Amino acid sequence: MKRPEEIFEEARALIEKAADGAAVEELRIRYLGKKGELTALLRQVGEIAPEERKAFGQLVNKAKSDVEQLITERKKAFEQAGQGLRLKAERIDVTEPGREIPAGARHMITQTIDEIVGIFMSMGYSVTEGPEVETVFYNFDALNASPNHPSRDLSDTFYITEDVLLRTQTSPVQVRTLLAQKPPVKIISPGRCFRTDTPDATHSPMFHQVEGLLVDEGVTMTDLKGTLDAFAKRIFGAGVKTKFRPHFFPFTEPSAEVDVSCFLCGGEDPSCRVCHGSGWIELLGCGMVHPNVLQVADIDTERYTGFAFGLGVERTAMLKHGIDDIRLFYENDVRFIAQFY
Ligand code: 2NL
Repeated sequence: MKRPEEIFEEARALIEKAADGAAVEELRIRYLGKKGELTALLRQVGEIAPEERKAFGQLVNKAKSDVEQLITERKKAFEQAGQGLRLKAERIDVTEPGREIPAGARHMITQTIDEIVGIFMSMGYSVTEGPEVETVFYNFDALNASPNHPSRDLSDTFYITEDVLLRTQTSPVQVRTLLAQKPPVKIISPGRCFRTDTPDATHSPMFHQVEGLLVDEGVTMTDLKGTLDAFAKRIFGAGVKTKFRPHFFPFTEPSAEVDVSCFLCGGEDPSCRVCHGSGWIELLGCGMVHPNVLQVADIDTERYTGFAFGLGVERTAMLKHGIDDIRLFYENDVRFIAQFY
């Protein structure tokens, strides 16, 4: 039978040599486990002469607690070494400069819509939106477009069926509002529109428009002029003037196109890239709402009058930012996009 001190010495040497925590655990089982060597010695105590049993038992217990202590210490040492390695591996240099996070931004078209809509909201207009897929009724009939109006043509409008189409302007949203609520109506309708145009520097089959509509008692052409002049000054600068030229739209009477004086050269530069020397830039179309349109919504045309206007978002953004090709808006080339963050 091995003596407890002998087993302790053996265990001590092995614990010291153990390569890791798992090896130490194996040694714990080997010496202190249920079938461990020191545990076994205690069971053999019956074979010892009675007068030596007490001393033997004490020796075994001392060997057990000594081995236990060594094992605990060694395990702790491995744990601490492991933690040290982990801390080293996970060390963060807090003095490093931050990593750059590329920030997103609103698209130029969205920025322009927000700016236009913001100006009209400050004048008390509400924003209304509606479907991009419309019916012939809302897009043409309700807007007093005669049955043979050229814009109805199959070659100008994207038809889905004979009666369903992609809206060519956002006016149908305003017709829907007139049918849904009583005057006074004071709304602005931004959104996507579609026409079968072949893409070039100034045309795109998909484009954006903002339309406005005001219907109330006593609304006159002077209200229209004052409103649009204020808008032009807000979007192009307080120094610009506006000019109303007679025009024709089926849905307004009288109708006008609005020109704004050149915000870049003021008409002084014959080679100006914005006005080409004319001094005026075509900005939008407008007019007094045609009584036939109001009658569609059963509005008393003796009591109520209104004005309406529509402007192209791409055109406005191109003028403001000196962009010379509408297609740049849709190509998503970051070299273009990044100029307007
Ligand atoms: C343009 C400019 C315009 C309207 C849109 C409108 C809407 C209703 C009634 C009457 Cl519900 N008019 N919208 C009016 C004038 C001009 O857009 O150049 N359009 C082709």
